[in-house]
Amino acid sequence: MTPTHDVPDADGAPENLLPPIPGMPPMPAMPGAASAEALAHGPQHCGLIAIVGKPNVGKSTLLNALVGQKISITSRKAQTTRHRITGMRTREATQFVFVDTPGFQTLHANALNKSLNKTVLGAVGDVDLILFVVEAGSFTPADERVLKLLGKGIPTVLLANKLDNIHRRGDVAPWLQTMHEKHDFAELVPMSAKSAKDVERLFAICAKYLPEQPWFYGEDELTDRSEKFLAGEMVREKLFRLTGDELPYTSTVIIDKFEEEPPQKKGQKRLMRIAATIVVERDTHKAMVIGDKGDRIKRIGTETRVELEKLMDAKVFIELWVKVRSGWADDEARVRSFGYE
Ligand SMILES: Nc1nc2c(ncn2[C@@H]2O[C@H](COP(=O)(O)OP(=O)(O)OP(=O)(O)O)[C@@H](O)[C@H]2O)c(=O)[nH]1
Ligand SMILES: [Mg+2]
Repeated sequence: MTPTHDVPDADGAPENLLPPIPGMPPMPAMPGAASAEALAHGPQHCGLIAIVGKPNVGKSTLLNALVGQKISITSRKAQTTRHRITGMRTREATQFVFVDTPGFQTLHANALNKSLNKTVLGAVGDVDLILFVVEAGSFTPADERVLKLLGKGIPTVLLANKLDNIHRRGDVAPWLQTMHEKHDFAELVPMSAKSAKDVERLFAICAKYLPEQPWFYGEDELTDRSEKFLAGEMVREKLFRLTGDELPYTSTVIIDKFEEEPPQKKGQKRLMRIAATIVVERDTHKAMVIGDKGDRIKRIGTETRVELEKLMDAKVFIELWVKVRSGWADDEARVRSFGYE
């Protein structure tokens, strides 16, 4: 996973800080260019940090907390994340490039799950640090299988998340001792992704593993994903959150239209016109998504719109459709055609 765009020269003199040539327009900021303030903190450090673990341990919640903005969707159901999502945070001279991954699937070997696992394997190969996320106090065979995938050469932090769920803190130390014996972890970090103080502490830990090298991305960039991708993800999050446990995971969302109209007048926001199709497996699922007199799909639309207006700083119109495509998650060609690797 190598960033595709240019970075400043290794001598740390980004081109756009050169004095302007008279009569020439100023150079546009380069992707990895640093502000004067950032340069004052010394040589740039930058690196990739993969967040991996079994489903539902809080990987995406952690990514969002680290990035400081919701870019990866979360829900209390497993298999929420289905793509690799990169989120960046630049602080002083250090750029942290976090990679959120789907929860590693061990239960069913259908085409969708195989694709999700391929995504996880692709993400852990070439990084500077791995955050292996488990739930504090628990280590199941599913965690064990993820741990076996991780190469020995990359420093790996055991991140014992959801510490706030453990009421007897005295139980944590002996459990950490058993984890220490299981694998040569670089560090053991019991914490909660929902605690700002813990997240701050994690930054200091990650920073130690990032090499001195020019930043990969611009200082204010948050993610490598497009607004169109984030729109589809947001629909999927509302779908997951508003359908309870009855809707199986074999539903997905396709964006059919994503158009931007510039503001009509000064001071107005741009307008995004979005149409999306929710794909489900059966007619009964379609009825669940639509709800009584269309109540549920209306709510999915409204909640998506509110969230996207915040994220994109735009006015959003969204239209939703539901379609039945039985067996899509078992069909490799269809899984690919719906945008999975
Ligand atoms: N109590 C508590 N809940 C948490 C914490 N971190 C995450 N959660 C909850 O755990 C659930 C799963 O969170 P996600 O971030 O979607 O988990 P994930 O590992 O990304 O899940 P997949 O994408 O399905 O693999 C959500 O309901 C979160 O609110 C935490 O530190 N404490
Ligand atoms: Mg996730």
